[in-house]
Amino acid sequence: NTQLKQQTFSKPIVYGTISYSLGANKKQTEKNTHRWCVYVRGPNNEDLSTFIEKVVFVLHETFTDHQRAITKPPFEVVEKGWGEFDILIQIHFKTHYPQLELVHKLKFYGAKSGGNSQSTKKPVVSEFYDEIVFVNPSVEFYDMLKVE
Ligand code: SLL
Repeated sequence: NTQLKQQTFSKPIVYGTISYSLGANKKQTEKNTHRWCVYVRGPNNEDLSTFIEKVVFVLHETFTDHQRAITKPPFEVVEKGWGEFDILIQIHFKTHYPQLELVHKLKFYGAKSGGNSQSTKKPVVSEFYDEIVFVNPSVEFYDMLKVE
């Protein structure tokens, strides 16, 4: 069904990263300093797979298989690493609605005044709320978006 619904429809999402310093538990030979997770989720953990087909997280080229396609919830990648970088998040929708691309900066260090952030065990969260606005989706896609 390619007929369009003359309407806009918006869906709230939350995306971001959470990172933890490996701190003193790190082995001498281990070059990774942090464990981290990048994710896309519903603000109240709604199931986004009703309208999202997959989320591709494009990591820094220093990671093996740096393009990670996640085809079911939770849409997230957990990794260990040694540096911050920009993560490209591609959201592919069900039906042929054009994909959406977001760029999110992986964050290891919090805005702590003084002190060495490496020594704290507090996780660092960098998270954004956004609304995806679908303009004139197909009738078929509109029916998927309507699902709570
Ligand atoms: C930097 N521009 O130089 C950044 C790049 C890349 C981080 C950071 C790889 C981990 C692994 C990793 O953490 N790369 O080898 O699996 O700081």
